[in-house]
Amino acid sequence: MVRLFATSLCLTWGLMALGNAAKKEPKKAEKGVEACSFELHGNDMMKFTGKDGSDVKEIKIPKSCSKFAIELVHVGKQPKNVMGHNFFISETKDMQSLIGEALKDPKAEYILPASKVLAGSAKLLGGGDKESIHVDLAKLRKTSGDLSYFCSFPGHFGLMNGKVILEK
Ligand SMILES: [Cu+2]
Repeated sequence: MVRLFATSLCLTWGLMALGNAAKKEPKKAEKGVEACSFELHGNDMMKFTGKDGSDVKEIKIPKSCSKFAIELVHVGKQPKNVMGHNFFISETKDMQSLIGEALKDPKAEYILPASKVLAGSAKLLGGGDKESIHVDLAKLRKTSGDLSYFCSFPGHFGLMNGKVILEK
């Protein structure tokens, strides 16, 4: 009787373990989680590229994402006072005036206050530096206009900008 109990207990545990394994299955499907972040590289050529070095002109944020992160990496060698990079998201219509504002404050390293942008850097990156930037999707989803991203370092915005596509 005891043995029977023990056997059935083992069986139950075995099933539970199986059940857990099965529950873990969707984790693989959660590969989408990876798509809820984007590794963006800034280089010494004053360009934003993807991990593979290809040009990036837009960043898509899938509808399924509840949070999103930009992993910004300065893959160049130049110091930040020569080839500094940062990353901001704003409504496209506000971009020009924000760049103007950023340029007024070299002491703040052209970093725009969080209250003025939808998301962005807290620091200016030089060669070898990286920053993980949290993008508040609730904030982004409240907007109705076109969204853009840009680097506010002097002279960079022309080459270093693109669209943020918020999938709905
Ligand atoms: Cu830059």
